[in-house]
Amino acid sequence: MTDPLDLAGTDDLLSPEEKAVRAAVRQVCDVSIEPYIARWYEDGELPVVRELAKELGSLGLLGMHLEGYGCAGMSAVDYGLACLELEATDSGIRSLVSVQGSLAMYAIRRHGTEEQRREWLPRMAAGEAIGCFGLTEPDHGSDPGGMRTRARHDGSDWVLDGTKMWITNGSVADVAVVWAQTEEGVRGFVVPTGTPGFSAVTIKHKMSLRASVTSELVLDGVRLPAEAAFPEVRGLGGPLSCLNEARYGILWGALGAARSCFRTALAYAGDRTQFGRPISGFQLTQAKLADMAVELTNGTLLALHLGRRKDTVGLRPEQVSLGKLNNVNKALEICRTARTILGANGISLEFPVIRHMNNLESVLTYEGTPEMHTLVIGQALTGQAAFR
Ligand code: TGC
Ligand code: FAD
Repeated sequence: MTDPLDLAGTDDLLSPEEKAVRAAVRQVCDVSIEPYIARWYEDGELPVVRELAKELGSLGLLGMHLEGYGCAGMSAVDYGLACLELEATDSGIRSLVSVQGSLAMYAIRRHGTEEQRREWLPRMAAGEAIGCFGLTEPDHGSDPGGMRTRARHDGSDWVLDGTKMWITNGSVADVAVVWAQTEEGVRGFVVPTGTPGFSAVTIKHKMSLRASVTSELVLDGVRLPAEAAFPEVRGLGGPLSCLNEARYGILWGALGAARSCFRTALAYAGDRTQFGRPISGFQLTQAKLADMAVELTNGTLLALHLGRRKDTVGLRPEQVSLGKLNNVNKALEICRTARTILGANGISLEFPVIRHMNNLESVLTYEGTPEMHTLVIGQALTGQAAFR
């Protein structure tokens, strides 16, 4: 019997070990997140973020694709499959894991000193310390090169001043990786959030990614020792190297939200009767379901191809952009179409569809808007940068 969620049989491309990783993540989502997520979303909070981080850490899901320092050292495909399952539950949960592993931990693993790695990575891998990644500012999102946050020398210390905006995990973080302008260009700093002058305010009134903590970070004369800076990396290439990692996880994750919406819409269409027959019997509904199945399959094949490439020869930034652009756009289309199939029930939190759809509006914007990824691809195709 054909699996309607995998008409093309893409599962055959996964090894038994990869399927086991996926099953383990699915299990923790089913037990510890799925029963509560609609409530957390409605309440606009993630009340058990610390417990959740520890549980995800105990399964090896935090920084799972990193080597050493307590990290699980799994493959890019394993990490992608985990992101898909997490985001099938909620994009906010995948965000927690992405920001911890692909942004904060990756930055420290790739650019940090041995001392920084030893101090933070084992605790972060275990979920005992939560990290955030501050690049975006109120006036500089797509164009982080214009950032105003400054780090200046004062004797052997560094002093940081500035504001970061829309920072995931910000007000629950124990450590912030903060990018700031210096006389030598952009540099990264590891900032314990208890440092005097550091404060974080949770952003309210979000209608998307509600089960996720998003914050403004204020750095007001934050004094750090010389060893707080990443030693080698200079320029935007530092933060952008981390974004490649998180964008890769997102191109898988978005498929999870889409799968959840497709599954819900398919079941609903079979149950819902109008004009004397199930709405799944109407050609217009079937066309919607068929398009969703095709795009889900295409997205899965693209994600798996990019994952296998990342595990072997590595990925170019434009390849990551291609995956993020396509898979998030298509996932959002799938969720919006699913919403129409559910009719009025499509706007109710009794079903996961509107939650996923609203979440993907954030996923579309963060980690590079569709316009930025289009221009990255345009630059790769033509050799001409059209950002400014
Ligand atoms: P540009 O002049 O092109 O490049 C500056 C330097 O960076 C290098 N570079 C990269 N390095 C690694 N990976 C990449 N993807 C890179 N792209 C560029 C480049 O070679 C250059 O190096 P060098 O040595 O010559 O200095 O920079 P630009 O100012 O023109 O900007 C390019 C652009 C627009 C693509 C970039 O700024 C961009 O990607 N903007 C979008 C910003 C963004 O995505 N922010 C995300 C913030 S984090 C977040 O959203 C977390 S969401 C939570 C979650 O993940 O769940
Ligand atoms: P802008 O850059 O102001 O863009 C507005 C519009 O203009 C977009 O459509 C954009 O594509 C378009 N535009 C801009 N420049 C061009 C151009 N050259 N050509 C054509 N169109 C253009 N950031 C972090 O650093 N860390 C985080 O943890 C983090 N978490 C986030 C969590 C959430 C829920 C959200 C919503 C955002 C988060 N962000 C985070 C910020 C995110 O990365 C930015 O919102 C994103 O990069 C876009 O920046 P912006 O919102 O300032 O939009």
